[in-house]
Amino acid sequence: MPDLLVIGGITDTMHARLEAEFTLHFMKDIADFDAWAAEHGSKIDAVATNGHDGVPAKVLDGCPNLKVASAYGVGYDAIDTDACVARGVKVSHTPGVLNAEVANTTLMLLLTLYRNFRADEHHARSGAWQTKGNAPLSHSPDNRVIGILGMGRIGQEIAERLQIFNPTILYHTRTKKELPYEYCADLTEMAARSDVLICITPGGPSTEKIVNAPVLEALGPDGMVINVARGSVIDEAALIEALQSGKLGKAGLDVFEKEPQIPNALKEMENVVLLPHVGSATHETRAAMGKLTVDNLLQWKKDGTVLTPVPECAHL
Ligand code: A2R
Repeated sequence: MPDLLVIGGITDTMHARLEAEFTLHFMKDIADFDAWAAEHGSKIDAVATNGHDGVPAKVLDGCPNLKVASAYGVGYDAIDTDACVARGVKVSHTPGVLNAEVANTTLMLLLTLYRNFRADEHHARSGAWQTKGNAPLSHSPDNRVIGILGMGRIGQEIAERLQIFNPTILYHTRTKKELPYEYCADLTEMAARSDVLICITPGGPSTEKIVNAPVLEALGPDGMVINVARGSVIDEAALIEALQSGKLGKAGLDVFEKEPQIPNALKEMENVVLLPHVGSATHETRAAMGKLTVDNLLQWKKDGTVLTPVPECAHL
């Protein structure tokens, strides 16, 4: 059986399926990896990992016979795909199966921000309803101009699910798509026209801090930003400054620059909804992601291909 190194946690179902087809090894502490790899690294044919842990350089160096890395998640910015391609390592991810869940999370953030449900829930639970009377009015999510940064698989699912709110949808990507939404070549101009900016691009150098102070200020005091992409996409310091100074109205954040840390400044603000990177985190969707992660490895074992390679590795 081929030898598989598991980086990060896997579900019991994944474990059972993998154990039947591979000899499993588990990465314990990356600090001890070199010593482990000196003895066992050359045996490793395959890696199962995730979007957070990726495939550390130590693993590429310590496992010279590695041929495939299957990542649990659609984002793979933690994986150095150039280094993998250079060594002929095929990298796969789990696109598509989480579109609906991340879109649901996005809509829930949008509703929570517009309808002020965090404060309303506190009003109900704290007894303020009896002592202070009705909760203040909120705003409707209907008929808004919504700018979507990134219009791929998930961005399009978000746009479709948003239709119940009768929005005007704008989008910004590097290349215009054949879609029934208005393309904006300039992100800051799109933000200036939008009530809400939804970020759903990949992470990595090309999108790092692409949502900067001018973009946030263009959204304005009544504007909102929602980030379900990667923390690196927004300049977090600029976001905090814009929210504190009132140049930006509200933020709904599922991702952060230094996860699992969230800056105290964000935690202290009432005009912010914070989630601990749970965009796709339901039993149903995570099961589908786990299945595809394993299916990619089983396919590789069968014929040396993977079902869903990352684009950079599709030619391998
Ligand atoms: O730029 P394009 O034409 O390649 O469009 C892609 C867009 N995108 C960008 N837009 C503006 N500036 C950039 N530097 C940039 N880089 C990429 O993001 C495309 O419309 C979208 C990505 O779509 P997909 O590859 O289909 O990814 P998917 O499945 O929607 O997931 C997006 C991300 C993941 O990478 C995770 O970080 C997160 O959602 O869960």
